[in-house]
Amino acid sequence: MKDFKNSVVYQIYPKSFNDSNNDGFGDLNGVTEKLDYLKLLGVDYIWLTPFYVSPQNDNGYDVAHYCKIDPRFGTIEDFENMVKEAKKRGIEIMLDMVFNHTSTEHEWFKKAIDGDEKYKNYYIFKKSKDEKEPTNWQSKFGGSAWEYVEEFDEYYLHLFDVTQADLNWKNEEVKTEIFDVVNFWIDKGVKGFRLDVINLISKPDIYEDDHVGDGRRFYTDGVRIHEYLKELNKETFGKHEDIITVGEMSSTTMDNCIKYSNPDEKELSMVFNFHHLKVDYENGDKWTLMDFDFIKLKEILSSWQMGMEEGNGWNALFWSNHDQPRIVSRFGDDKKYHTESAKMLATSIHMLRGTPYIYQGEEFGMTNQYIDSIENYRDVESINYYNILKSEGKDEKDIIKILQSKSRDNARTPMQWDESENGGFTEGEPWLKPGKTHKHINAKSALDDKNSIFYHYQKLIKLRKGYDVISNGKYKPIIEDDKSIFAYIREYEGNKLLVVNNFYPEEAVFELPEDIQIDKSKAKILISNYTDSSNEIQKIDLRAYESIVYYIE
Ligand code: TEU
Repeated sequence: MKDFKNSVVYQIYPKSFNDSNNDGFGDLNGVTEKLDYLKLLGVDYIWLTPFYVSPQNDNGYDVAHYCKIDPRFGTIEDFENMVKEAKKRGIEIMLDMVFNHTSTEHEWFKKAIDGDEKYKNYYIFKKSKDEKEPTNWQSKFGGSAWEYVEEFDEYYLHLFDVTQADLNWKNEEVKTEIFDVVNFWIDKGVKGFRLDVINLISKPDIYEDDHVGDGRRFYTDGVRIHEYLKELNKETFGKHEDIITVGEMSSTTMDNCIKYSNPDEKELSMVFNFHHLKVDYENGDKWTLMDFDFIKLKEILSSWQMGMEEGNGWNALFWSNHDQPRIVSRFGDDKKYHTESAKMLATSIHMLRGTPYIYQGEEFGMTNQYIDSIENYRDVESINYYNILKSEGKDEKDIIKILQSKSRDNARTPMQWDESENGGFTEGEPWLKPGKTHKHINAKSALDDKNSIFYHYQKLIKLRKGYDVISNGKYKPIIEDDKSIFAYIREYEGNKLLVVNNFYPEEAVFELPEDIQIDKSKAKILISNYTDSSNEIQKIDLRAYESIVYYIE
């Protein structure tokens, strides 16, 4: 049985991963075709984002049937074959469960809108207040979080798109339906679940305006969230010792994340939190242009390492996913020091305490795509905010620059398998225009180059399995106030790691703090992004983005 504490998860966005039937849309057989590639990388699980029946307004996170596969992705037989083939290669499947909301195309919502009281109570309908929405809460995709239904003279809640209606978790029937969905997929051999915005499902008893924010404080990490998660655990995956779970925690707190992931709480195995990926949001606003705040980034990474260690919680470690811009463009350099900075970013989190997640294409340094016209964006969040920024009078060019930096479509352009047209993703018309970088950034070129980013990730994964200090070691940040270097020590049973990362193109000098005693004669370089890194651990002249891991017996 796999131990999630020294496992690595690879995230696949099936719609953009590999199109086996050339309809321009990635599919499950496309995933099966690439399992040998994933085995070579060395990953333990593959997390698949939703491929269930959906109108695709939010690329599948608007689920219209939880237990049926959308024909564009294939059939249940294709799924079962993928699971079987993955297991043959030592890879387990993690599915994405979207339980905060359903699509308004779901039959439950359709029955609700037809006036069926049973199903109306599956959702959150409220009367207007003073002729307005029940509260002033904002959707995370912009605009009001409420949609009016004239037949009822009521509004329904949607924290995301208007076609994603929030479920009422206070309703026992809703919970039973959800438990049945999880157990259906467990019976299909699924060994992992990623729970979408799961910390938003506990809504308040009283709905009131938020005079200081967008309403998230009333439903984030809500009053009954731990009760709901304990019940979900008990009724489904908690009955199996070999199933791992990860909760996507939106705008959460450390205390809650410790409770969510401490094994004594019997809730989840681990959590995603996003505080480290908001250090380039100006005044907390994603839709701005700002260089990332490096000191704040280090503070967040270190505080979460030490806090979760102290509370026996467990972090997912990640830079990228289908909602985030490509990390090498965001915190690295996607031009001159593309390889060095991509490898440095990988090392900087893979040597931390937690379970690393690699997002498709990250393993060979896929970059942002700098999509230069709104017609070529597909992401509902990006298009909504384009319209909001336009309505605020912002200049078109400036808005496009912001989208090029922050849009989720950066991560959703077709996987670049080789230098052929469409990057080898499809021979059809891709649903989202491919980037222009596939000529030199693609999986095939990476596999042909022993110094590629791919083999750096492969080695990081191997190291995690070979050195207990990586999974179990105590974390200690060092030189926290250094403006360029992120460095830390890991220590376990007398063995140490010294991890040193220059986050910038300018040279930087690392000096080992005097209170850290390390016998240089016992130190060896485990991995570096340069072939000739120094063994002088007392004082190191770090080159552009140089990243070195020393192991001290
Ligand atoms: O994302 C939660 C969420 O808040 C995202 O919208 C993301 O954090 C934000 O776009 C960053 O600006 C989950 C899924 O990962 C996302 O793809 C879905 O759109 C969303 O929930 C609704 O299901």
